Amino acid sequence: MIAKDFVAEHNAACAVDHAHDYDALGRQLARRGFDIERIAERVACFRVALPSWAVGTGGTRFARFPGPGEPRDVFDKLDDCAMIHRLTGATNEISLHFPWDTPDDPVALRARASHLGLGFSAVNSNTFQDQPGQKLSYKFGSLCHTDAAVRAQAIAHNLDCIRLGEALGSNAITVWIGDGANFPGQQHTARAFERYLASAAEIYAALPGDWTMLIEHKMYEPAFYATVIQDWGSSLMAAQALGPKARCLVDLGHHAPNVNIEMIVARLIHAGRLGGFHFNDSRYGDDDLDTASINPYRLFLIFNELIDADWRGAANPGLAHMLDQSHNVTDPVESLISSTIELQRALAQALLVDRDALAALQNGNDALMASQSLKAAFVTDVSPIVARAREMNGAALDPLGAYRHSGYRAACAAARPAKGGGGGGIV
Ligand code: LRH
Ligand code: MN
Repeated sequence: MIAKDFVAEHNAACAVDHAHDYDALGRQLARRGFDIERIAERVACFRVALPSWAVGTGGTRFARFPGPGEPRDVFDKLDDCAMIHRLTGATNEISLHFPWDTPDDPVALRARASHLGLGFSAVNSNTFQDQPGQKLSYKFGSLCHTDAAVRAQAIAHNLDCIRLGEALGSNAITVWIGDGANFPGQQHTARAFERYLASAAEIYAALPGDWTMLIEHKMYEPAFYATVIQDWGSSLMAAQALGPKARCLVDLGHHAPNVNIEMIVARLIHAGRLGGFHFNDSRYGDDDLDTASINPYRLFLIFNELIDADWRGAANPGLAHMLDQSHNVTDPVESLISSTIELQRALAQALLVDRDALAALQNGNDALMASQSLKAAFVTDVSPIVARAREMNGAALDPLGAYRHSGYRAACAAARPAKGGGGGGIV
């Protein structure tokens, strides 16, 4: 649908300015003791998986306003993800959600993905909705339900997701459940957690050797009084109870406003149980806004903890970086491109912290200069580094400019007849 060399064509137009800006920043960073090319190489290795459920326009419980060229099925979603990877060079995996993306033929889906240069990150189970024809309802929970038959149904669904994920070449399952209560007294707080552990243990037992089970905590919604896996403490306790293949996934939007998420990240790293992220941004609740669109300093501070762990040799291996957003008013492809760029930016900034100097300032309790040394990295405009990293991966220097130049959305609008769907709901 799109000219083969549209990226090269667009890069040619901005190559001279890019080279000029890169050299200038390189000289400034050399004065600060950093080798810009080495930083760019580190950023070029960064990968983040795309959420299949966010490639189409998202919505709220009030309404969803589909845009032109909405993906009709998981194959269209693969095409859109391949376009994002072509432009960013950093999104070669897609995280599927079952049954929203359950393929008729997993082999064909896997073949199509690899043809597009894509693979499959963690798969997601769904026991927070009732599917047509489902025998037992999840209205009052799933893995924690008081009825053993409902728990068994939810466990069986997770095992199906693992088998499907195996067929697609994935090696992790993300288990997020909405189980909880809307009234004090409605649910036995301790027993609900015990039922969760027993159910999760059956899922854990079914994990193939090299698989990881990612436990995703969330403070509230759909339950509005208590959620069984409500916070990082509950998630960590569950992971430690289950075994070494169970790790904690941090969705940035799943915390109360102003919670110190970078501290939670540091604690999970200390426990050796940080498994990955669902990156997004928020101001109030689980707003699922574009990454770094509200609070870029918070994202930087999270990457600062990740890079500091590398520096002191405490990093948790094989982190699953994923985006999890809902694009209600933008072109989802553009939002996923800009969010990927913001992650590359936060990583590049975190690599510009002089950690030996910072440690000396911290040990000397020089609070102001310690804070300044972080700020100095954060306020550095690393755009030339992030562009260079994409150039190293054969991607676009200016992905959003190249995307608009490509006419991809118009081509999708022509190829994909609009379908209704103004109702509520995130997908
Ligand atoms: C829950 C959540 C979870 C997904 C869903 C789409 O709020 O973050 O990760 O299953 O969004
Ligand atoms: Mn999430």
